[in-house]
Amino acid sequence: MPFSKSNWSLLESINSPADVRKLSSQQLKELARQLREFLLESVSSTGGHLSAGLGTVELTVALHYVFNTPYDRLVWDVGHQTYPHKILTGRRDKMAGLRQKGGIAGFPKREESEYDAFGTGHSSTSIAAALGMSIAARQHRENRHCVAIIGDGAMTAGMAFEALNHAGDSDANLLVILNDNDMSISPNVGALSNHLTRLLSGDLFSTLREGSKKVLENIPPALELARRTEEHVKGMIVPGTLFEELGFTYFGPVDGHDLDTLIPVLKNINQQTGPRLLHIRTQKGKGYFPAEDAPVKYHATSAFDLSTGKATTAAATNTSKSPSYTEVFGQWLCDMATQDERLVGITPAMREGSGLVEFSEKFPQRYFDVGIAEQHAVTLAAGMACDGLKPVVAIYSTFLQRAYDQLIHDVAIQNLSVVFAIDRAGIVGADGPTHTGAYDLSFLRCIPNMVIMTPADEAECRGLLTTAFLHDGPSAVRYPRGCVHNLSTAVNTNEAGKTKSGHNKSINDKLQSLPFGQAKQYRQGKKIAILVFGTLLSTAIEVAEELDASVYSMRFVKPLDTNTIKTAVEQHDLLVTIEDNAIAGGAGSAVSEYLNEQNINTRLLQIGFPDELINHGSPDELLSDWKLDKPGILQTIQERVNSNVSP
Ligand SMILES: Cc1ncc(C[n+]2csc(CCOP(=O)(O)OP(=O)(O)O)c2C)c(N)n1
Repeated sequence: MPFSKSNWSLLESINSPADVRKLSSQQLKELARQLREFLLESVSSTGGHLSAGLGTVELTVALHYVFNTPYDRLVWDVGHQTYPHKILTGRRDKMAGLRQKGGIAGFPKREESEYDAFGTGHSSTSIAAALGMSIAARQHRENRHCVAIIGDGAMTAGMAFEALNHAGDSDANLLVILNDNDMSISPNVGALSNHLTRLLSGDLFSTLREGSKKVLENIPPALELARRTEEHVKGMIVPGTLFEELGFTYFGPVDGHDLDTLIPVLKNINQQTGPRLLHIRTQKGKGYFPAEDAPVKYHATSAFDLSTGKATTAAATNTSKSPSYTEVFGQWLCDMATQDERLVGITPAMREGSGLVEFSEKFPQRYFDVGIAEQHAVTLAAGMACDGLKPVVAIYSTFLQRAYDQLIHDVAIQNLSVVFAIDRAGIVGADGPTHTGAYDLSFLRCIPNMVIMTPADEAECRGLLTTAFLHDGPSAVRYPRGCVHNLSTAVNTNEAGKTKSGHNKSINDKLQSLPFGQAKQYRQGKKIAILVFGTLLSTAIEVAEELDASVYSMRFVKPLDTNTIKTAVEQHDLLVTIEDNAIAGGAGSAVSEYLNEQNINTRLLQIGFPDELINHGSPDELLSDWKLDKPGILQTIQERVNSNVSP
């Protein structure tokens, strides 16, 4: 065992949920204690999602105790709270490799375990998936329970309500457990959150809790139980809850850390049929004071010292690092908002991750956290743009996928001036395929009216954001997770009057835009022209030094700088495009389409992601695996140069 300091003898005797079902109620409590401790030690050494898992320890024990998993289906929403579930379902010893290359994933994965009923990473899918399973069970005449476990944050999404709307009007055997901790990543927002807060308001919650304990003191046999449960349940129902109105039988709220309540309540609810919702109250970060105190900080964390709570990894403690692209965006947003009061900033529940904290504090009236509601975020922006505001939607590449129709139907068709600041484009690392931003260039490029920009460094990021903001129509600036590249290589440039790259120069604070639709040449070489779309520019320049190739930062995927492409074709034998996006439909494909359209016969090598999923691992490992690091790119180009493919 990698974590040997504590006594986890009971936990170590649990190799599957069947072992949990053999325990006494006292032992279950001890198991929960050991599970929480193990989880803490484990995540403190690997990093990962912490606060949410600490809040679901008792719930996980209770669910595996009451339900016959994996026959019964547990569908966890988002899946970031499933580490306790992984530990109890035979993966305890694999926690040391969590989210690392070749190790277990940070989210549920069907191919990883039969206990992971549904793969996740994106939020608010659990109710639909569990409903689908319950319908399938009925068709197959299987008597299994299907349970969706969803947080109050995830419940703010349209998808969750679409599923409630369907399930509530059906007789599906579905249990939804609403795990309410009043937090999304940041404090939860919106009218639903206010409704839940009212249900949990002090007096009501404690009265119900005491009441439920009394009812549950002597649990009667099955039939009587069902009747008594009904009474008990009615006693617990708060008339007029939203969920009752939607056709669910509402149970709760109950204390989600109290096994003595949770287990009998779950058993009782199991005796009932139809769509049911159990509302539990938990605390994010439960049992670890720093996380209870700062659940946002410990939502997802790098490795840290358990006694001090301080980060232990070099990257996290490096204070001299260059700013992240997220920080560059956050700074630009504040600067532009100061200059133009029409600017409004929108985030679908990702204030911290998208770099909007400072903006939200400085411009609270112009800051909109809309909850986990990407579709709404985009159409809201469209409405604002119709009537004189200049919305900037800060969104992760992977989450923009959810708002695709809104992007086309509400923004692009009406040619509205909405800026999409797309973070986490390309490789994301430990979060794996559900979060990889590998598709945005492909899915954006085919939309008429869209302008798409791929900055290569800090200066380009800031400049292109300004270009986007000044553009009349929809535009997207996409940039990756992590820090900006500092190019140390001195490079030639074709910009008049300059012989060296301006790459590292201090970033102008005048909010200067960059020329629309124009690439920038960074190096003049022979035979090979490397056209880079985005932040792999620094790697490309290193490769070019070895090959004496020309290098361009293309900056625009749409419109393409076709003059630069023509010049590159005329001066070189081979064109190479590089992007951290799927090759299929990506920026290189745009170049290929242009060459075909112009009937230009030249050799073209497209470097990017092949048609495969990008699994979890460190960014450096993934870049190497997918041949997007210096040796990989060099090798791919050399192989093409040496191949017999004729132009
Ligand atoms: C579609 C989508 N948007 C955004 C996210 C990022 N995200 C991950 S967890 C989370 C908050 C979830 O809150 P909640 O469901 O209440 O769970 P908690 O962490 O509070 O237990 C968010 C916004 C996501 N996973 N999926």
